[in-house]
Amino acid sequence: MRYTKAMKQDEKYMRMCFALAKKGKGRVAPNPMVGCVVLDKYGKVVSKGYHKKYGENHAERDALLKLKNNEAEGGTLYVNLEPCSHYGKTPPCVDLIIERKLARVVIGMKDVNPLVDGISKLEKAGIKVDFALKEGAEFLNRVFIKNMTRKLPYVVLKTACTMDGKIATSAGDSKWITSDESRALVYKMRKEFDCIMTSSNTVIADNPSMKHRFKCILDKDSRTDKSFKIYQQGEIYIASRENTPLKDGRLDLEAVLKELFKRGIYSVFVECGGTLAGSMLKEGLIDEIYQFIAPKILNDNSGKSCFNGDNVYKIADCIGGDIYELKKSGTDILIKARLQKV
Ligand code: AOF
Ligand code: ZN
Repeated sequence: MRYTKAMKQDEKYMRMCFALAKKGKGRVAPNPMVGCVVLDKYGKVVSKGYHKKYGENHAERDALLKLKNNEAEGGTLYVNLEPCSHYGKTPPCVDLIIERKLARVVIGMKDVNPLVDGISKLEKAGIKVDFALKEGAEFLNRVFIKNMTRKLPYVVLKTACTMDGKIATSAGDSKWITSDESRALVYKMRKEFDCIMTSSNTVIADNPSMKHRFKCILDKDSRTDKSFKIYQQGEIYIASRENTPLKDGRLDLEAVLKELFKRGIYSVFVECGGTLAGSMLKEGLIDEIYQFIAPKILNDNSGKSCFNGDNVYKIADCIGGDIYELKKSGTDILIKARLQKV
């Protein structure tokens, strides 16, 4: 396919939609982040909008309702998600788009919500539908996509290790591998998630406070109690053999995630040691890894590793990922990578 000037133009406005959509970050979940740009028939931007808060107007409605003389007639509407065609908390956006007589709609991605069938409705009404920056649109709403298609929270696992992948010495000393700046960044990161998850091993070994509004502790044999700092604050969900099915003698981690989802937890930040991290990785339950690497080398193979899976004999059996962000954090580096599904 030839890359035309018109496609370049579509991508420019789609990027504008992404930027608008991000303004809703943290306020729209479990709904998607959506932004909208409207051009008149001469190609001039006449309105912009975005989805501001869960339950409020969708991006398309927000943008179109700002136009008093229907300057959108014969124009183009850009939106990073297929316009909705169902009655949810708000009426269908496609109806408004058809009523306002847009000539063309450019969409980032098809909606994964089975209730939505906006494209065919637009086309039936004679509106031309095109796509732009599909991958970028799917990346922006990766949490929404996982929530909607799998009915599971999006899971990010954080580790902080030495250059040789160690998170503690064999004696259990881990304070501190990464710099103050990285640790401060972790406090900020936690706020972007609905829940932090950790294991009884970590609670017992490090006695962390892990301040957060909602915390999940995986504690199969109820080994932790109120004397640990983690209990001092926030709502706590303890997954133990009392309330969670076992799988191969361990807590069924997917069942825990399902339960969290039922409780309105759409994203989980996991901070734990190598055992839980290794199991979650092996079971394909991690969507992304945030890995801090400090410029330190422990140089002791008996030190504790980020991931303690089973024996793997072939490099071809590694779990692969795509790095989408790489930056310096204090004296460390931070790698953000999406994992390929096992
Ligand atoms: C949004 N914002 O800008 C768009 C959405 O219950 P409702 O009416 O808010 O509908 C939610 C669904 O609408 C959502 O899951 C998604 O499939 C679709 N589009 N949602 O919250 C928007 N365009
Ligand atoms: Zn809508």
